[in-house]
Amino acid sequence: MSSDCSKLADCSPPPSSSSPTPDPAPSGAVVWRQTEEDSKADVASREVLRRLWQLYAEMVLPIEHESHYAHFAAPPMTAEEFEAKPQVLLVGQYSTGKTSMVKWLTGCDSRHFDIKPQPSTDKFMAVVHGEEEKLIKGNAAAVLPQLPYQGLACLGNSFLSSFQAVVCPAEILKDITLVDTPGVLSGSKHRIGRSYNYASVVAWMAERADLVLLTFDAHKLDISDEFQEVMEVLRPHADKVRCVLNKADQIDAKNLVRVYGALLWNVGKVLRTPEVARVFISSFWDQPYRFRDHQQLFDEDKEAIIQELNSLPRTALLRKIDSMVARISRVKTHLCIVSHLRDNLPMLPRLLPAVAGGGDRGLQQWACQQLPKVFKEVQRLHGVSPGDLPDLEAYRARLAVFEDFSRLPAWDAEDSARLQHVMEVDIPNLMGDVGGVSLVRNPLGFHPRDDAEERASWFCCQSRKRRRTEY
Ligand SMILES: Nc1nc2c(ncn2[C@@H]2O[C@H](COP(=O)(O)OP(=O)(O)OP(=O)(O)O)[C@@H](O)[C@H]2O)c(=O)[nH]1
Ligand SMILES: [Mg+2]
Repeated sequence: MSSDCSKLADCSPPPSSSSPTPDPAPSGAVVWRQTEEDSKADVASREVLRRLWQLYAEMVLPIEHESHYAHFAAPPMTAEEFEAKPQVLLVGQYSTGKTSMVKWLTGCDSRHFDIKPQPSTDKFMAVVHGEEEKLIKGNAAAVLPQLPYQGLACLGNSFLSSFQAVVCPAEILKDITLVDTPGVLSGSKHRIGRSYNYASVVAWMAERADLVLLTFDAHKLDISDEFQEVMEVLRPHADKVRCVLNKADQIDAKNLVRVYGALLWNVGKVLRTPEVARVFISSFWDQPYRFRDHQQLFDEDKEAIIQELNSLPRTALLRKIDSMVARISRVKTHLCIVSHLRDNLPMLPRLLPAVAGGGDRGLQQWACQQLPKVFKEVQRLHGVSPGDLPDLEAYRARLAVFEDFSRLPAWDAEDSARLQHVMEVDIPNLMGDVGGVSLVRNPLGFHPRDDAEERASWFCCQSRKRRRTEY
């Protein structure tokens, strides 16, 4: 695999023939490079990704279906989402320069990029690669098999009219997809006229993004309450959030230091991460700087952001493996909870008709009441740590509208063992191929994972035992 430096894109302008000493100011389009080693690594990564998808589809998805995981937690992953290019989501208040940044990164001067000093972008816009520039409207984009937006339908049909994909022939888009968003407005303007919940859409996008760029305007760093709300939904994804202090060339050095301090304080307060967020400071467009006191810093940060984007295709696979292990662990805990509920369903509501307080309504009430006790029991019986349990109130809210108690799975140790096996044996085996960690020099000899293949095939061959689902 190549070093970061070999793939580092050059964002300085090409030397002009008229001036022998090129201007170091970073004007001009970004140059995006893929080395041959990266292409070879891509092939290996795709094979690992294919095997990971197979594991999910064969071992995990049937258990998700049986345990109604989609109702309680998250819809199944789609193959398109799984193999999508890394996605970079740009979120920020209006006029902070999101669309200008997309234009700078792609080098495309598309008429669909609306850049104005007043609020301009009015749609969520995926900027994707294609030979010819064109616009694909939301409903069509959500059914295109080449794009990972099938799941957008769960946000409501009205949202799809506020979504579009812009196809551009930019080199960078061969490796990553950029998602531009409408700027966050302040006050009631933010909600009026929007037929969808802005924060939920950002949450959906952020969950699927590999990197979230939060843009700020150094020139007017007032963070509105509405933007704080949006930042709150990004808290679970804080590890992939980076801040962009844009238009930093518009203020002098003294004020820039103040603005930088205020930004760190505000972001730290909302995201509540122990680590200081990475802030890229510059003017992320192709124009020369106004104040040049910090020109070197600006140039370096423009280079650094491109370097970070450049590394995404290589690190995306490890991130996918990581989030897959986390998902399987959540599915396993969910399975423990629902099967514990199923095994302890009281007899009376099952026998009584709905009018007499029985049926699903009666069972819903019983399950909601019992939930704290069930969580404790699950910790005790299955060794689930408290931090791995889902949020009690959110889970209770889903139970209150669940109507399929008769079809919950009874406890089956084999299912649980199957999930554990995927996490402890199958995925580590895949990791061995792409983890990039050297072997121990003098291994101890026999390793418990040496018989992994044998056991994996045993698991694969086991026909899924049909569980009792009726009572
Ligand atoms: N100095 C400076 N100005 C910029 C930069 N990027 C954008 N601008 C200006 O800022 C204004 C807003 O830019 P946009 O790219 O439309 O900002 P946006 O965040 O996409 O705005 P909305 O779509 O309304 O949310 C325009 O007048 C741009 O010319 C930059 O890096 N430096
Ligand atoms: Mg815009």
